[in-house]
Amino acid sequence: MAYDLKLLPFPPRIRAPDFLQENPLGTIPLLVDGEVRMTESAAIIQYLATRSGPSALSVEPGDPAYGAWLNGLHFGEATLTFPQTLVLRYTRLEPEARRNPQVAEDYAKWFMARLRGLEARLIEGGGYYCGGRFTGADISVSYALLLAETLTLSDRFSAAIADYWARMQDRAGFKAAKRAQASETAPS
Ligand SMILES: N[C@@H](CCC(=O)N[C@@H](CS)C(=O)NCC(=O)O)C(=O)O
Repeated sequence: MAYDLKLLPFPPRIRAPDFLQENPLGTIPLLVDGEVRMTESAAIIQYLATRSGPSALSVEPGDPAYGAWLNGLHFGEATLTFPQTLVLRYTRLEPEARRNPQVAEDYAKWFMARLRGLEARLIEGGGYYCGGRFTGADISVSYALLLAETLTLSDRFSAAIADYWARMQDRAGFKAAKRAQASETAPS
């Protein structure tokens, strides 16, 4: 699908206050598709994967992998990135005096422990989150692995997670998305 990517300075709530007119929450991402406005990453993936009918990224009701697919969409955002946000906040976003290595390490460990759920899925899902093929569930989960890399947690990945993450980054779609991001310059 054609799209127009706009990067914002972070956090937009403070550094791009006009964005609050678009999204009163001030959070990213925001997807605008005609009259449709969406601010939940997992729902955005589901929407894009099914908006025009079944696609290669969706798993449909009736497919044995349907439940696992929905689970994977939400697992990435609700279970994996949650502990990472504490690491991000207490290592980088807070002013120096309020940073807290103990909180950051506790939640880093919590995140790493939760990756065991992904390892189990990769065995069950034939090297992908579900169904033996790449779907939107892998996009959701891979975002958490990308954030882990930014937070320098990826050097703690097990061999199975490291292999999965390498395969996800090697996909043409991932590379195209990174190129699109790099060609946009976020206003500072
Ligand atoms: N549940 C939302 C979370 C959105 C969210 O909290 N985004 C963060 C960045 S990952 C944000 O924009 N924070 C800035 C703020 O809260 O001002 C999703 O699934 O995308």
